[in-house]
Amino acid sequence: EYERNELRDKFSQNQEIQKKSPYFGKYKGKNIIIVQAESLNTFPIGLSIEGKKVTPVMDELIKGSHYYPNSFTQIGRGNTSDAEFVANNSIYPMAPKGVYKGFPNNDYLSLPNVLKEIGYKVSATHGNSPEFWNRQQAYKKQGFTSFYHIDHPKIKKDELIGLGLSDESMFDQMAEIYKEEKKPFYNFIITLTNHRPFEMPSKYQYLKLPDEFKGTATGNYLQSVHYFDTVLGKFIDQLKAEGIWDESIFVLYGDHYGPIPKDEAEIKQLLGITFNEKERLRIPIIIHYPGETEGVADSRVSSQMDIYPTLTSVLGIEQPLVQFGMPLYASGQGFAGFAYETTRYSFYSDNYDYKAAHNGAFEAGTCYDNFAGKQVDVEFCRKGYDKLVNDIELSTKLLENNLIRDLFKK
Ligand code: GP9
Repeated sequence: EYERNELRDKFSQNQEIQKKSPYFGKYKGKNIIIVQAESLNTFPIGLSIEGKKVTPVMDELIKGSHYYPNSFTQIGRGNTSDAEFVANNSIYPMAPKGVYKGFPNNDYLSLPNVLKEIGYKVSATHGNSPEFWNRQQAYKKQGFTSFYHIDHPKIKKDELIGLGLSDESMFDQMAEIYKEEKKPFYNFIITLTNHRPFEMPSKYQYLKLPDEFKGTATGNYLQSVHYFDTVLGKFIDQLKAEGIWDESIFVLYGDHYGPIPKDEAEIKQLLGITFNEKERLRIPIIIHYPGETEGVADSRVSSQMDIYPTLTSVLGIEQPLVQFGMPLYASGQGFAGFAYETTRYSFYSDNYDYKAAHNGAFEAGTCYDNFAGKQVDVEFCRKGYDKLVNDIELSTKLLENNLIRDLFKK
């Protein structure tokens, strides 16, 4: 037995906050399209090189959307698949091999399950083998009823780049599939082309870069991000032409970092950007609501686990859920917690950033005051750290004992 009532109370408080918001139920019944963008950091967005924008499409999209540039990835050992899990479940993913491999058969109160239960058609899309990251098996319990992967009979393998089907082909094919899809639907797309080593075929190197970028890891990454941005623009145009755009909530976010620590000096030299650990873990979240034309950029700290509560609240979902995140329109929690190697707990927040030491002991870590702009006594980070430890331990307990649905059983 476990403290079922206490935990029910904890999670229903989150639900109560959502219900009191003016956004609660504002977009009830709308389709949901989520694009989890492979390797997309925040720093290329809004960047221009010699007058050429790297992400003109996303820059334009942001102008009419809710934009959270200061969000952070929360992946564990499951990398891309953990980002999927966090965004769709709002639970910390601290399983030794990643949640999809570690706990594929649990009973989840995930976004696809919850939407399926209220009549949505739910599907996932990924242009690679269905076994990668154990998705095929894990998606059953996540609640996806269709999975459009590279070997799916409806998917044409008409263009392969890097790890699988090109993003352009995948977007084109999904835009066609949506026409026939029963409404409302939820489709979760995991893009693939912008993957390490980021070397695009020359015909897709659309971005004009100065000579000093040629053949560099930074140049390749920007070129690949620019390709993603270009084909995303085509996808959005197709959705508009089909009348789907105005009937759908569109969410785009980065799963995890693109460049790696060894690229730090080159990024500094070529772009003047300090690609330190915080910049590396920073990912964008963009949400476009139907009919929205005025953009809101909110630079408070948020995280991938804030996506699910944002969606359930704007959709007016009343049922009790296990969510460690908070709605983004209320700026999440001003907090983004994660764990290096699943054991060393760190966080970024509006006030303080806490970085774990190698031995993981709280006192050995460092606490940085973002307002004062300097390192402070580690005790200032105690509260945030305790909350994080508590939430990660609770997430792990819920996963290891398959308690998520059990919690709300009558
Ligand atoms: C593999 C793709 C990439 O299917 O999702 O995963 P990653 O290597 O980024 O974890």
